Amino acid sequence: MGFLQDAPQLTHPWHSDRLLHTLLDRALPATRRFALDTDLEALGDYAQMAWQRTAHSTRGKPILTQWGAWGERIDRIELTTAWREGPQITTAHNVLSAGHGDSEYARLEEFARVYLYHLASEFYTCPLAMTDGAATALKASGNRELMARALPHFLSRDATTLWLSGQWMTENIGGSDVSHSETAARQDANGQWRLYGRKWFSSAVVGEAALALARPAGAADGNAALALFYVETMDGARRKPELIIDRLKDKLGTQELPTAEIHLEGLAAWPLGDLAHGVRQVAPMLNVTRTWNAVCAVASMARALALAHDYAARRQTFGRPLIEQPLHAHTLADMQAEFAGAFALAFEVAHLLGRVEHNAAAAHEAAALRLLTPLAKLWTGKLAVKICSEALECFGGAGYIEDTGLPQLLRDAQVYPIWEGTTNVLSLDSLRALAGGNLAALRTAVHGWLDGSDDAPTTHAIQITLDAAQRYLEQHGANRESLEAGARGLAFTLTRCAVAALLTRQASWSTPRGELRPAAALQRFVAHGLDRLVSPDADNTALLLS
Ligand code: MFK
Repeated sequence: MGFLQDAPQLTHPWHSDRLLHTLLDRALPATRRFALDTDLEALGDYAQMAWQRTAHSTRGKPILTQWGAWGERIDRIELTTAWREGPQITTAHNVLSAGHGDSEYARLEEFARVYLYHLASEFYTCPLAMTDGAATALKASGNRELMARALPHFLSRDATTLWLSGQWMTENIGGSDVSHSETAARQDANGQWRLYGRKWFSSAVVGEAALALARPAGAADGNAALALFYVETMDGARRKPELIIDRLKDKLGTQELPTAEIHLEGLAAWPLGDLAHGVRQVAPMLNVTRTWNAVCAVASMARALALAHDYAARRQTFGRPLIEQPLHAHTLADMQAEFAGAFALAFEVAHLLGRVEHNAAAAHEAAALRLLTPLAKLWTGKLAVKICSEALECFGGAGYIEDTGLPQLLRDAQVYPIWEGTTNVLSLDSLRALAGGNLAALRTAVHGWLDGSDDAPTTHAIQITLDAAQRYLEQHGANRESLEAGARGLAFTLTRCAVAALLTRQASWSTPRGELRPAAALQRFVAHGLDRLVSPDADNTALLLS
């Protein structure tokens, strides 16, 4: 037998994650920080076990059986192993309910768990995200009856009583634009609301509940007339017959996740609040699921980098370990710097969310959070694809071979920029947030993050780029077409400024403690440039598309 290459090994995701340790050490009071150890240790163990279990096998897919042996409609879904383990792992280690604890740190503590659990969960985190979002939207609605009914299940610490919630917005006619939604809500003879229609992407069809947009009978056209309803899907152990699963989607990635096309034939439903403005009512859910999206995108980057780094130390090329080849080392360091920035941003959003929810945040922090949420989602989504793609290249041909377990990283990553609003939809949402004067709030937050830093060149680079972004908004603000065409460039620019400021804060904390990597990440991140503003040229665009 000739030469055999060592496969990449996954180091313990909690023990070996310096960024997560440093973040929690800096941001959490010591007693809370150490109380987290048991769960993070266990989730790290689970992640390592799951990688070993699946690395060299083709992973499973859920199977939908629509009809029983005697002709009855059953719509039964068999789930993969990680999904069957999901309720137990989630409740035992407080993955979801931690976020609803009574502390401004609750969200940070929740998302530290999510980050470690995500890849091992095989995207069971998707319905967890929606359940978290549904719990948040229910609380925001103030609907006491529905809260009393659903929250004990959504936030349960007992696997036997945990319920998952879906989020049914997307229809054939509308993904990003829900204004033409066709799902109708009508009252029956007893006054019970019932939903009729077809939902085109239902990501948590195995859930016991969902929040759904529907148009009440007699309501006007347009999005403002849509209402938000709570539904339950199960009747004991049996799926309600008014919910029909038409088929499971055949997707590029996230294949363990049973995403379904469904239709509703009179499923009982309860409005969360007013029978209108459903988009406004579902917005708290969207902002929570977008935070999950950002943290999970960062988790995918962490995994890709961990494997690429380990492999580079094992693999010999041209007479030395790959990691000592200057160009390969430079490439990995570039990826590490961008990842460190994405990590800092996603977890800052998580921390701010907890602070805002517990009235511990200043007004400018709440306003900055509204802007940073879409920015974090869109930035980390795009970066996850780039880093996972680059990581596959780090393995050469092996990165393209299914039973290395590596291609799945890239296939799965492609969902992050699509789910929960595409990069462009999120860029437009950042314009919505900026319309509320939130740039000033972001500038105040950035100023706070830079406080105490003696890195004058970085501070200057951030300030002049934010000045340029502000001038850009003033110049283009009156021309909506031009503002929208440049929205992605503006969003990337604001994101890079925020990230540079967050990395500066981390470096200011770490450097005196002898940890020099954050300062190195900052230096490299800033060297990649902050300004991504573009000057849209409508004539040129029209010509190119003619
Ligand atoms: C593992 C990671 C897990 C992550 C979970 C993955 C689950 C994946 C499943 C899915 O992908 S589910 C589908 C998700 N679909 C979307 O995210 C839809 C994308 N489209 C948008 O985001 C649109 O911007 C949106 C439909 C939300 C709104 O478009 P409109 O109809 O043009 O909204 P409009 O009229 O501007 O806003 C209506 C109200 O909502 C306004 O408030 P007012 O009524 O008070 O004026 C807005 O300010 C408010 N609003 C909209 N977005 C908001 C918001 N408020 C706060 N935050 C937001 N993000």
